Amino acid sequence: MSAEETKRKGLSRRSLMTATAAGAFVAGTGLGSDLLSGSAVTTARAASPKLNLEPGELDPYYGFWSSGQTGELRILGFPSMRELMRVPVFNRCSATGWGQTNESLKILTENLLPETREFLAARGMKTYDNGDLHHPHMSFTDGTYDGRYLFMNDKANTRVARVRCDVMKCDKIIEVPNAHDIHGMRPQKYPRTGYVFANGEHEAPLVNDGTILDDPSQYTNIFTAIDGDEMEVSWQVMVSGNLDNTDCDYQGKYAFSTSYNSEMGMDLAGMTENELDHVVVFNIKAIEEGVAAGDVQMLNGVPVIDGRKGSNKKYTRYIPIPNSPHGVNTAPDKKHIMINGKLSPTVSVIDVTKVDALFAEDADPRSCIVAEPELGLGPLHTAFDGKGNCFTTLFLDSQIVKWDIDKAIAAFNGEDVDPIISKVDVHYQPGHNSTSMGETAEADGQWLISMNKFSKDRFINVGPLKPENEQLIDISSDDMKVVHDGPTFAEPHDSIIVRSDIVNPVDVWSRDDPMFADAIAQAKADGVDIEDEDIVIRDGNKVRVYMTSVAPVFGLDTFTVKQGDEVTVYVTNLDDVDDVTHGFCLSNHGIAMEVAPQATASVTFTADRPGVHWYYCQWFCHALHMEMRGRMFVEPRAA
Ligand code: K7E
Ligand code: CUA
Repeated sequence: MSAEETKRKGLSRRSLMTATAAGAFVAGTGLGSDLLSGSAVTTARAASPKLNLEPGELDPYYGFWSSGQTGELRILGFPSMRELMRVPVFNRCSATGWGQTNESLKILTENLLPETREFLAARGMKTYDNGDLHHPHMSFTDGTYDGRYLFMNDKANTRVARVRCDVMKCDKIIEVPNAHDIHGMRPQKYPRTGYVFANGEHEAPLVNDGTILDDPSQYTNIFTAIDGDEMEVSWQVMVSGNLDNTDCDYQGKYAFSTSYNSEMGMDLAGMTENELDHVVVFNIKAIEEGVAAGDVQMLNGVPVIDGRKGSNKKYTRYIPIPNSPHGVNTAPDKKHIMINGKLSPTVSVIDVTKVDALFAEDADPRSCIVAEPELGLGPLHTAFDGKGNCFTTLFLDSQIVKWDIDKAIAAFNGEDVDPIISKVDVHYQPGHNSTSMGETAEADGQWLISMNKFSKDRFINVGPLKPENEQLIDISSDDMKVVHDGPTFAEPHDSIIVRSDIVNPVDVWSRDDPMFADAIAQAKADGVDIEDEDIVIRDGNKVRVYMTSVAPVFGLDTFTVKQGDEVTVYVTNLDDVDDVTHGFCLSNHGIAMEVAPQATASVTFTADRPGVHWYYCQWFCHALHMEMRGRMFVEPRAA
């Protein structure tokens, strides 16, 4: 299909804007919920996967959920949709002490850019304490999840983080230099992760030191490849247009990023001016060779390749796509990449086997598009069942559309077939959707979750700020059945659904875990056996308090410091029993932390409040948990 035809088929912007308003209106009336009334919700079908779990029964899947502007990762049991855990990452957590303990502060600060550190220090801050976490994805080996790590982006402060799946704690956060506001992010699928690809969404001067301000002609956007094992930036690519979402192929050859602002507009009208934007294809091997050959500029210690349009090298290609495309989703057939049109009612299907020719023969970039079905208004993201079908969210229509890849290709080739199999109303305005194992080669076609941005009338009212609504859909047969409404707090964008046998977390920490290796090294330097001794070490005006905890007692009933001392309290949980977590909360000092079984956790503060201050265990651990407390005596400066 030519660009002209695409343009003709697509709706005009004016009609889309009208559709937005109309869609919102229909959603507000709750008309869509009529479709769910009656037996549709509750009818059990023989082929359906099991939804309801008896008390004590375990879920067959883990759901790893982002939390948007809350900044944490959430773990759900799936399909029960029970929230099992919150893993603080970019946020500050009152329960676990994330953002306050020395162990978490090390992770939060060690890879900040020097100028960020300076900027924050001037404000009395050690790190950012907000984040905007959109995209959680697991590491891959040979095209499927391997249960090692979860990676996630922070759009708010240009970071990428990693969570260890053995302990379900964040162990690395890096601030990405040169780029602005990491949005789309995906791990390499093959041969393994490998790289984590990250899109800088927002445009800015490459050297952003204030010499260039309101001159967008000199702005650029940066695509980043991060080494997921080392959590270091490997290389970056300068592109034309902005970068939104990204995904990669199953061959380990290419990554694909959408751009909704090929115009480089600086306002809404400017960003949506063209009927065609593009997908940038990154040729990973060519880029690696370019980096090795030194065809780069070094910027903040990172090799940056020029992959802009007209750079005329073999690093990138730009495929014209209608219109302000958003999601990029690679199908489990290992062959097709879905580009979701957003302002165009279409999804553009790229055949990865035709991408080689773009680089080798300078073929027409659109020659790798093998289908472009018109699906409905506002396609944002596509998920898969592993049986040749796609499920695309239609934001404006408040629907999920199920469609057939082969039929879409046949229709593109002129055959008279309708690729659309069915549509289901969701409530309301879906963004991402995810299927069980759907972003791997092992997509199993059991479940779909539709992550809806608005809940409106679906729950009892909690005031002007409403929850989102995540709806569970049984996709084991051709019709799609919404079987569960799940409210969530701000604002999970994306999720992955992972077979539970792939993820195997431990029950207690290993004493040689790197998470608290610094504490153990300090104890050793102080000549303290951290697992056996309860002792206060004075080192000038620094005081280190080593304290064990065994339910229901702390190793120290009291300790004494002087006003103005810099005090570090190390608590080691000697309980070797699953689920016996202790805490350390120092009242009226704003200090609290989690100490899980066999872990050491530490916190540093200045003792400036003379008097008696209680510390207590704030994780319920024992019948005598309330009694698990002790006193800190702070001698006044005059004494
Ligand atoms: Cu569509 Cu940030 Cu993945 Cu939200 S993005 S929906
Ligand atoms: Cu220890 Cu509660």
